[in-house]
Amino acid sequence: MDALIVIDVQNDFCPGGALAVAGGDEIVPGINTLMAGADAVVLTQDWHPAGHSSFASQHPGKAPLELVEMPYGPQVLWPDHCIQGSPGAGFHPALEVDRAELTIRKGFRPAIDSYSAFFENDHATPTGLEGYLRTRGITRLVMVGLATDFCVNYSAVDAAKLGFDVTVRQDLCRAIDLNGSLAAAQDGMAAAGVTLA
Ligand code: VGL
Ligand code: ZN
Repeated sequence: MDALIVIDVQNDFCPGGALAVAGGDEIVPGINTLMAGADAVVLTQDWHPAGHSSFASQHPGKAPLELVEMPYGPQVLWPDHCIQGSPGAGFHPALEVDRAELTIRKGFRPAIDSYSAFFENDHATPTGLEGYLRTRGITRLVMVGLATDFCVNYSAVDAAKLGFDVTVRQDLCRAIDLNGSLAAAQDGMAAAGVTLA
C-alpha cells in the first residue's frame, strides 16, 4: 500500500508567513488532487512552543539563518514560526485536510528541532510515524510539501534509511535554498535511494 505524506503545508511557510517559502502556496491544488487518489494520507505539522530553541530570538546576538551548535549538532536558526495554536501554524486554507487520516506534529520539544517526520534532529527520538505506517502495511511513500531542502529532505532520507520505497514529487515541493541547500538535499536524497520525480 502507498501513502502520501504531506509535509508542513502551513501558513507560515506560504507567502505572507513568518518563514515564507517562495511559491509555497502554488503546490496546494496539485496536492489536493494527489490526496484524492491516495490509499492513505498523512499530514505533518511543524508545531513549536513559543520560545523554541530553533528560533533566532532565543539566541542573543544571532540573526535568523545563522548557524549555532546544539548538543545534537549544528542547527540553523529561524524566525519565530509555527507557534502552537497560532494562525501561522495552521494548514493552508485551501489544503483539503479532511482527506488525511493522521496528522503528525513535530518540533514540540523546546530544546530540540524536528525537521523529519520520523525522528527529531538528534536522529534518535522517534515521532511514532514509522510504527503507524508499518502497522497499516504501508511500504511505499510519496512525499510532497515544504520545504524541499529541510523537512521534505530529512523525512525522505529517514524513510529511505528505514527501508520504505520513497518518491519525492519535486513539482509539489518548494525549497528555502539557503547557501546551496537545495542541491545538497537533492544529492543527499539520491544517495539515500530516494526517487526524485
Ligand atoms: C521547516 C525550517 C524550520 C520545514 C520547519 O518545514 O522545512 N524548515 N522548521
Ligand atoms: Zn520549524
